[in-house]
Parts: sequence; C-alpha cells; structure tokens
Amino acid sequence: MKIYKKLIMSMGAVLVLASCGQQNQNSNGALSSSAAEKVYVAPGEQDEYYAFLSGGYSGNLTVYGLPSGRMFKEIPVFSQFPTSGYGYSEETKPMLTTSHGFVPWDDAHHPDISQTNGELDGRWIFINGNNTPRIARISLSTFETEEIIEVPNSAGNHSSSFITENTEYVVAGTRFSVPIPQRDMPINEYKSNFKGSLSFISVDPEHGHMDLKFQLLMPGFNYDLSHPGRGKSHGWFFFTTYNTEEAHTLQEVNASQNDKDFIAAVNWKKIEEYVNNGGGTKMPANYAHNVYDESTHMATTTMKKEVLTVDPLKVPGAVFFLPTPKSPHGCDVDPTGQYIIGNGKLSADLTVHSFDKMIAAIEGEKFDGEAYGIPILKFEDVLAGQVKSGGLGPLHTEFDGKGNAYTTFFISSEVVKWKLGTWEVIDRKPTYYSVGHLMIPGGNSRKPFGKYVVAMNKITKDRYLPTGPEMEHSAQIYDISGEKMELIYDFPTHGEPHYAAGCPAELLAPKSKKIYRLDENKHPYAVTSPTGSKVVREGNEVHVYMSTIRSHFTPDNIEGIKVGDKVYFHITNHEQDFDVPHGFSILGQNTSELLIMPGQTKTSVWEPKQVGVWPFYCTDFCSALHQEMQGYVRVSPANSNMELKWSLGE
Ligand code: RUQ
Ligand code: CUA
Repeated sequence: MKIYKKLIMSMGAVLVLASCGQQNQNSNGALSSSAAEKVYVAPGEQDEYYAFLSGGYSGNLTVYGLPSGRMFKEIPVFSQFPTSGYGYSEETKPMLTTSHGFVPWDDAHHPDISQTNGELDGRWIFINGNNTPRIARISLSTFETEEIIEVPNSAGNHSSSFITENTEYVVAGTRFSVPIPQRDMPINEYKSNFKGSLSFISVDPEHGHMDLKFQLLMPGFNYDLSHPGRGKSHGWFFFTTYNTEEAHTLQEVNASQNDKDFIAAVNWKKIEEYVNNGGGTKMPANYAHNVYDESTHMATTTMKKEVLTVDPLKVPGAVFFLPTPKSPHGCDVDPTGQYIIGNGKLSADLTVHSFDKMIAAIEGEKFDGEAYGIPILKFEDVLAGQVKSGGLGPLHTEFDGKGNAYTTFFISSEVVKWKLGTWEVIDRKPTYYSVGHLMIPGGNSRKPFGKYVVAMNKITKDRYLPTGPEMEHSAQIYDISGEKMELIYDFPTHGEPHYAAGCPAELLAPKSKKIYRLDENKHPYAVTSPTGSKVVREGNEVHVYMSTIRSHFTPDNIEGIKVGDKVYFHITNHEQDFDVPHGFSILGQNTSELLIMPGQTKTSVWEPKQVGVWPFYCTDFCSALHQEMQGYVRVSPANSNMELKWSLGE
C-alpha cells in the first residue's frame, strides 16, 4: 500500500516535470496534462480511432482502438487461424492457394486503407505477403479477408501494398531481384541478368477485385518501399532502392558500397496509357487469384496464366532515378504531394526531394547519366532540402497534415518531429526500443488526422513483465496535438507490426456488418430451414446438411457413418442476431473448429479412423444451455451395412 502510494506520488512528480516544458493551454493543475486521462476510455465508452497493425510473421492483421491501445480483433490473412477456422474450413482453404501449392503462412508488412480523392474511404484495407508474394484485400465491413492475389515474377514482396489516391492501383514492388522468367542459372551471374518487377494491380471500384494490370521490369536492384504521389504528384509512384551494386552475396557489406542509391520515380499514368494502347509484352506466368464470395460464403481459386510486362525503355519519360543516400528504406510522400522523403538507413540526415524540381529537371533533360538506360537526375537538381537530424538510422516518416513530419530513427530509438519546408527539427522523443514504422491515422493520404502517432518498436526488453526469451513487440502512443510530442501510452502488439493504418472510428463503425442475412445465403450446402437438414451419402463421401440455433444442432444424432468415410459437415447458423456465432468441432478431426457467423454456412471435414460413438459440440459459449449444445456420430466398421440415419429429439 505504502509502495503504491509512493509510486503514485512519484508518477505525479514525473507528470509535473513532463508538463513543465509545455504550454498548458487550460492548466487546471497537474491532472489536465495527465497522460492517463488522455488514453483512458471508460468502461462502455468507445475509442476515437481504429488502428490496423500488420502482424508481420503472424501473417495477420490486428485491430486496435486508439487511444486506448485495446486490441479488438485479429484478422487472419495469410495464415490458418483456428480461432475462426479460417484456412481450415473448406470455404476458406482456397484463400491460401498459390502456384507453390497451399501456403498457410506469410510475412505481412504494410496495410493501406482504400482512398477516394486522396482521402480514406474505409471500404477495404490491403496488405502484402512478402515471402510467397501476395496481396490481400480485407473488407472493412465484415473485417474478413476477401481476396488474395499472388504476384508472379516477384520475390520478397516488400514495397507493397500501397494505394493510389483513387484506389486505381495497389502496388507491389519486389524486394529481391530474381531471374525473370525464373530459370535454373548460376547465382553469381546475378548482375545484369536478374530483374526487379514493379507490379501495378488494378482495383475494380465496385467490388474491389484485383487484377494484375502490368508489371514493369526494372534493373536488378532491391526495391524496398514505395509510396504514391498525391495531389500534384498523383499519377507518379516512388520506390526506394538499395543494392544498386547488384551484389548477390554478403549484402551487408556488398550492398552498402554506393554512396547513393536511388528512388525510382514511375509515371504510372503514362505507362497505363501505353498499355491501354496495346503496349507491353505478354509473358506466360502461373499465379493464383483467390476470391471469397460474401453470398456463397465460399472462396474459389483461378490460376492465371499470363502477365503483361513493360520494358521501361519502351516508354520514354516514364521512369527516372533520383539519387538518394545511403541505402534508403522508407519512401514517403507528404500530404500535398510535393515532397518525397527518402530515409537513408545508413545516413544521419534525411533527404527530401521536390516534385516540382523533379519535373523541371525532367523537362530540362538535365541528367547525370543513366542506369540500364533509365535516366538519372542530378541530386542537386531534385533536392528540396535535408533534415540535419543528428539521429541515427532513419526509417519511416509520417505527416500530421499541419506541415510537420515525424521520422523514426531505429538506431537512436527516437521519433523526430520536423517541419516541411524549413527542415528544422522541432522535437524528439525516445521510443522503447528500436522503432521501425510509425503511424498517424490517414498518414498515407491527403488528409491525415494528426492527433496521435503510434510508434512500433522492434525490441521490448524491460517494458513489460518478462515472458521467457521472447516478448511481444511494443508500441507507443504519442499525443501530437501540441508543439511537443507527449508519450502517453505503451502497449504490447501481436506478431511483428511493421506498418499500420488508422482511421476515425465513425468511418467504419456505422457500416460494420452485424449479421449475414439467411435469406441471402447462396451457399450450395446451406440449410435455410431446419426441416431441410439431411445426410447424403455419395460413395464414401458423406454430406451432412446441418443447422444450428440456440441451443442445438439439427440433426444431433447421426448413424451409418463408416471408417474410411470422408464426412463433410456443412453447418448453417440460423441466428439472425448480432454477435451470436456458433462453433463446431468433432473428436479426432484433423483440422480446427469452425466459428460460424449468424446466417453463414461453413464446412468442416472429418475422416473418422476409429469405430465408436463420437461427440461433437459447439465451441462458442452461446447461451445458458451452451453446454447442452452437442451431438453424437456413430461410426461403424468399414464393411458394415448400417443405413444412414439422422435425427433430433427422438
Ligand atoms: S519495414 S521497419 Cu516497412 Cu517491412 Cu521498415
Ligand atoms: Cu452454440 Cu455454444
């Protein structure tokens, strides 16, 4: 108790100290600048913002509230997720199909919310899978993954999945250059033989469906990050590169030789025009396109067989290189579209390029040589300014919409606030520890909501109670509404968040889906009335058409199943009430349980291997009689001639 009191007092002292340097507009004493008050969302109250944090090696996307830092949901994207049965149910397995077969994992880095006129429109969120290159689209009404497209001719799909200002394209640049097309060749012949692809995937404005429109085949550099132009620079896309040395081994040394690498500036409007007029070369390819249909509750895979490639040299005036020191990582464009910021991770300063100067240099044809035929602009001609930060290892920059930028420094573990145009540093605050990305809601749009910045750290160490050799990564929330930043909260995240995307709660909350309407259920195995329940044998495949409602399954007794059968339980949840899913699991199944939303149909496969009477039950505590929500399946020997029988309440 005493210790507790002491703690409160010393916390108070820290808060008073922390607020000393700040102008306290309405200073009602120490509490008015209380960090605790700023993040406190009282029980029953709701957060101001949604934050979507990439899950990195979890393959998922997690949903948080700001400023509370409360986690609302984990959305499975590139992973099998037993909590919901995603990737285990028959309906969702096709989502994880690739040209390499079923790939139930990926490394997800950069979520980006769809935009209209450069502002967040809250329809979808996209995220990349690095390892087996893919892009996913997630509905922001159902919060479910609806589509995944594989990206051919790509490797380590990292400069992805960023969106142009009317969601015309979601872009995917390759991190690793590879032979295109892939072939058996010596690794040490990398130089000038490997290529880097930059893929422009169009997004259908009505349904969001993705289609690989064209792929630019670039020199064999590493394309690290990217951002779209906006406002005046709309129509351009910018990609940071490293390993312009084209080293194929010991990159930590060999890819750090050049004093400057490049930001590639791509005029995608020009290339789009070229392609629309029949330009480009069709190349055979093989990649998966997986689409989940909300009315059939089912995903299907189409293997695509062709990709349209574009040689940048065939479209003069479309691609330029902007020299940028020193192995730049982040590539960020400010809300006006005027400044392109390259964060040289081996440099202390930030390089800011000017879009206007770039256009003038292009028009004046003032080049500083070329790389594989692509003109290199002169560094001084495109430079807007440099932020002499004194920090170390700059990675990523976000904007508050009030003329300020915020850059993370990995090595010196800090967020630095600086002014666009004057390049002066305004404030710096430590982050705990080794910060990667940061996020301001709407930060990648024309209209950021500059109230909070979330810094996502790579190393946690002593921030939380230890949990063995590995800790969940930490994130920090800073209040950026004033001149100086104020650290107000610290919370653990899941997986390894890289980038994140945020938006005001009122953009999503009112249209968040509550139920799937049963009368709109077009699943071929749906049971829209319990009287439609049945069990059908087709050889050794058995289809159970089952329905659920609080608190029973129809049917709940099944006999006539035999060892060696493949039993498909197609379960329709008849609830039409918000937040009442039912679960399904059966003893010995080799998949996970299912969680079936109100009005939805999902399928679990069971291949019984042992004779007996095996129970199934609902896994979600749905009602007072949830424990009664169960049933039995009798399994007879393979050669038995037991007839199929099913019933409820007999
Ligand atoms: S990364 S921490 Cu975006 Cu994958 Cu920079
Ligand atoms: Cu249904 Cu528990």
